[in-house]
Amino acid sequence: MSNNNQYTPPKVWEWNPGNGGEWASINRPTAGARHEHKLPVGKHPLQLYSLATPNGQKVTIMLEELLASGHKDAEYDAHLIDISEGDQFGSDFVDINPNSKIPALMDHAPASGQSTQRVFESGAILLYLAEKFDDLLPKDSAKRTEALSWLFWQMGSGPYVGGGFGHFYKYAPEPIEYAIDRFTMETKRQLDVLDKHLADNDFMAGDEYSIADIAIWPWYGNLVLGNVYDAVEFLQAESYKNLLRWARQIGDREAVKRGRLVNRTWGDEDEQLRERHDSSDIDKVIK
Ligand SMILES: N[C@@H](CCC(=O)N[C@@H](CS)C(=O)NCC(=O)O)C(=O)O
Repeated sequence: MSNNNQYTPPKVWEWNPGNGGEWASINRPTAGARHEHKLPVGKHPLQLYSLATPNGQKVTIMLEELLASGHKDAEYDAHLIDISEGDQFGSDFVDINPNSKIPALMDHAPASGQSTQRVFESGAILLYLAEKFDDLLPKDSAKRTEALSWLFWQMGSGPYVGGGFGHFYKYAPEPIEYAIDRFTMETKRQLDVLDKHLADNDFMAGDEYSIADIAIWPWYGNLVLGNVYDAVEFLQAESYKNLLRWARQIGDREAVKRGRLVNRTWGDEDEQLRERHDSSDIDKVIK
């Protein structure tokens, strides 16, 4: 293994704002709001503050699935939070998510009777919406438990792909063999976990499409379809045949095609939609 690294950790770590890397300018070792900022509130009860990264796509796909199933109250406004500009550190956003990460949801008509309910963490948002609309989470206790196991699997495993593999393969200022090896190994292991499971199951929780699929597709479906990190060849994605079958099947769903565009500000022009305030906003892009 090549090792040109001269770095010796000091006794006490100190923040060096200029440590390079694509996200260096927004990273700091402290939490909390960095500036006052009032967030807009649209006309629908559900107000989403997000960006079309895989974690953001989970929620917009879920909302589009709910709308496609006829839940009219799932109409939503999706406001853009540009994390490269530090929008996640504005005061109103931090009030919704003290962890300063998208996606963050504010429900202005919660079942609790409170005037508003904040929800942060994409997995918690999926579960909140599944319970609110009584949909996309199996009723059968065994299947529900299976769906929740895979939902939480995604929440725990995804950061090795995003913060680990994706970061060191795509964003780090220089390639570090140890880091790329470590996270590629773990990412391929996870792809194999999914591939083996999907050999015997149509969907993550068995025969029912659920929030487990909606959580997993934006990371692992997008990865093997080549929509993130440009790593199909590197990871030999075509070898995960069952995973690819599932990824294509989910990717072909109308709600998935719609949801993945919302709050997307990069890529082809006809795949971008900064904000969504009405279903016609997506119709105009998707045609
Ligand atoms: N566990 C969180 C992770 C959310 C997350 O990592 N969001 C990223 C974008 S994908 C973000 O907002 N990053 C901004 C930052 O780290 O400052 C969730 O699933 O909601």
